[in-house]
Amino acid sequence: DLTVNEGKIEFTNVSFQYPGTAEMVLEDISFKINPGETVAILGATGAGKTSLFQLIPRLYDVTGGIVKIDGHDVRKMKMENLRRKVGFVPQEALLFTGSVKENISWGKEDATMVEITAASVNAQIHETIMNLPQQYDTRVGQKGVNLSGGQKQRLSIARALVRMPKILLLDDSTSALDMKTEAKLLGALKEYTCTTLIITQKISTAIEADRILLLEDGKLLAEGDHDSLLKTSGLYKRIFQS
Ligand code: M5T
Ligand code: MG
Repeated sequence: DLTVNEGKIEFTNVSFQYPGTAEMVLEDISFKINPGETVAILGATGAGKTSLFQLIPRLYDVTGGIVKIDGHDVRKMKMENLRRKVGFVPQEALLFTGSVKENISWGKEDATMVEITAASVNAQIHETIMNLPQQYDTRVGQKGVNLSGGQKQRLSIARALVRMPKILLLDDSTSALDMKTEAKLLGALKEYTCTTLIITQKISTAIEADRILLLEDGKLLAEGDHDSLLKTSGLYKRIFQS
């Protein structure tokens, strides 16, 4: 077992509105995530889940409050270090026209085949790639072979893993995966040295996590593991039973 001591995240009284808009998208959000934890962010569409993620690698700055990684205010970190620490798999998997290999090593062009393969194995996409006509050299994207939504999601997870992030942000990146593949994926990620945050609208994904943050209307309604939330959160119980 690896000792995980990097990848701590702290939100303190964070509020956020998109520049030039009046609406508060996140309000007074505080939580702590420890290195190595897998935490699910659960909430309905429009709750602010993607917006919350965007504050971690500083795609946007907070309107109020502080976001810290490993004790450092993200606004004071070198952008280069921040982007190296945080792997963000966006809600829409974006592949460009090029080989599977190029798509995975995008942004880390010096990645070796060993690293690319390891990332793919952990992202649960290696077997699919081996069954493509030219394996890792197969062209994907607009002019390439057609991949399913779930296959694209896993390729984009492999792209994040190859950079060995300390913090991995999965924005609904497992929505197209069946429960078994998803459980395998989350298990493999646990073996990695990173903290994993996974946005989801599925209770089955939340149950797999060490802890759940329940977001509604830009507010953090409740947090805890599945069993404790069942006891303490009426909303969680309703989502679970629906
Ligand atoms: C929360 C607004 C959006 C909504 C609120 C990404 C984005 C969102 N919004 C913007 O104004 N600009 C943007 O670039 O923010 O939206 P969210 O954070 O995208 O919510 P979500 O991720 O929980 O929803 P979903 O549908 O992905 O599950 O008012 O208009
Ligand atoms: Mg979203």
